[in-house]
Amino acid sequence: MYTLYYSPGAASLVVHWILIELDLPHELIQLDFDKKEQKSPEYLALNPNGVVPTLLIDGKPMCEAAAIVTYLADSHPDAGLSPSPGSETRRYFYQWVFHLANTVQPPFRSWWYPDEPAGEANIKMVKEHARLRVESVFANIDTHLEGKGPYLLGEQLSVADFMLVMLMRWSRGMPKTGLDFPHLAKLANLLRTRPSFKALYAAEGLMEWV
Ligand SMILES: N[C@@H](CCC(=O)N[C@@H](CS)C(=O)NCC(=O)O)C(=O)O
Repeated sequence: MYTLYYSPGAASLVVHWILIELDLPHELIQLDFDKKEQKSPEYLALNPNGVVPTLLIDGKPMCEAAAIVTYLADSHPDAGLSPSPGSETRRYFYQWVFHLANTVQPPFRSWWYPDEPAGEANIKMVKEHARLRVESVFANIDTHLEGKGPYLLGEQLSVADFMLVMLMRWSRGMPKTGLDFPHLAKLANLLRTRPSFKALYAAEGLMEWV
C-alpha cells in the first residue's frame, strides 16, 4: 500500500502521476503549504527536508521524486516504464533521470523560491539566471529529441519522460516555456493525452497547462 504526501502541482506530481499510470492503489495526504504543514515536526520526521513528495511504502518513508518514480517503475516491470537494469538503454535512462534531477530541476527551485539563493534583494537577478538556465537545458533536450525522440529513450516511454513533462509544466510562467520548443512540445502532448494525465488533474484539482 502506498501513501503519498503531496501538494497540488509540486514535485509530488510525477509520483502521483506514476501511481495512477501503474494503477497502484494509493492514499493521498495533501499538505497545506500556506500553513507550512510540510515543516511540522510530524512531517519532518518522515522527510527532514520538509518538502514533498514523501511516499510511504508499507509504512516506511521514501523521499526524492526521481528516485521514487524509478523505484516504482522497477517494481512493476510489466508496465515497461524503466529499461532492464544492466541493459544499454538503462545506461541512458540513468543519464536522463539524473540530468533532470541534478541539472534541470534546481533552477526551477530558484524560479519558484527566488529568495532562497541570495535573499529578497536579489530576487530579480536570481529569476533571470534561473530562466536562462532552464532555456539552455531545454534547448539541449529539444535537440536530442529532434534526432532521437519522440521520447528521451527514443521509442521507449519511461518515467524520465513523465518527470520532464512535470518540469516543463513548471516553466509555464517563464517568458519562453517548454512548449515553445517543438520537440519538447511534441513529447508533452504525447503524455498529456494519456488518460492518466486527466485522472491526475482531476485528483489534484489542477486547471492550468492542459
Ligand atoms: N529534490 C526534491 C525537491 C522537492 C521540492 O523542492 N519540493 C517542493 C515543491 S516542488 C516543496 O516541497 N516545497 C516546499 C518547501 O520547500 O517548503 C525532490 O525532487 O523530491
